[in-house]
Amino acid sequence: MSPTDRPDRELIDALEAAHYHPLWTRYRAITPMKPAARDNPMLWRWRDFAPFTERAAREVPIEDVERRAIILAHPAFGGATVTTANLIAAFTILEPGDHAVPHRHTTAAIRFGTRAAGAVTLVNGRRCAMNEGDLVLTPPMCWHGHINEGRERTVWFDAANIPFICGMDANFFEPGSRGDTAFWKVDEGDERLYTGSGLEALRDEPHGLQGHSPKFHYPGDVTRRLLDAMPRAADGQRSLRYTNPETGGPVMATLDCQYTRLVAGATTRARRATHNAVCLVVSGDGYSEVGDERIEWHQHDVFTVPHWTLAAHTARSAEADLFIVSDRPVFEALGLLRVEFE
Ligand code: GTQ
Ligand code: FE2
Repeated sequence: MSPTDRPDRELIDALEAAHYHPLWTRYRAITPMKPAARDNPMLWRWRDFAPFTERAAREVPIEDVERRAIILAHPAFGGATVTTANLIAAFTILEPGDHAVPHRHTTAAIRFGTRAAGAVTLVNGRRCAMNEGDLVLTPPMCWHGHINEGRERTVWFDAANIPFICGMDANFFEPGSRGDTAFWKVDEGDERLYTGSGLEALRDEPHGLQGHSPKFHYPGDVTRRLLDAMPRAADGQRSLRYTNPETGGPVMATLDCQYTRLVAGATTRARRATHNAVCLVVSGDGYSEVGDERIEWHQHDVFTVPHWTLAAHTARSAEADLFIVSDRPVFEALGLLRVEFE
């Protein structure tokens, strides 16, 4: 710009040279009218992904097996390892006998069993089986590792808020020791205390409310039984939320998990929210209108609903089940949650 493009040009230049920014030239950029997700909605098809599970199992050296996860990376984030804002989603592949070195981190993560029967995740000294539709939490700073004790390759879906925690530069990571055999020699342990819905062990000491659920393992058969019993909402869906049994709140301070069953012939109300979501197709076929895009999905496909993007879902099969993980509790806790229906 020429020095005379505006009367205050010399002042602006002087301010900038001294590390000040005038608000009057920047307010539009620094106070946007509404959220604008960097990423368009994206689908990762299981059909396209499946060959990579085969290749990862064969080609990734055994010493790297502690991390044989393949993350779904949206190109809108310029090469950063991000699925949608704040979140990553991945599939973890284990060959029979593979086990991961235990570790812990401040990132919150979940796993959801897709083809994982025979695998086990250990969380803070509790054995959590990974059957069809099982949700396992690995809350912040809880030790976790996993092993495939079966005879078949296992694959599960996982999600974590690595981009959020790294954006805050609040990630701590502690590796466990490779030779820690005691880590693996545990049973369900205190997980048994949380298997009776509506029942709680009576104790004298105060509850150590931890910012995450004391229950780590949410078996798929229990989820499906509750859904079978639930009435349909006006738009046909049945949706449940996984909760912290001590508070009724989200399972972790920064991640929320939901399970939705759609019926053919009904479309959910178009909805947008300030938080981000990743949807795993647990079963069935259907399509979702997300923003300007129509996403056709099938079993074990994964798609995103970026923040402030309208989304409506429709089953093509008689029923279709979606597992949805989001960063909603962050927005809720900070007074930033906004939800609108079209
Ligand atoms: O297996 O604990 O996909 O720490 C990303 C981070 C999996 C895990 C991921 C993790 C893990
Ligand atoms: Fe981890």
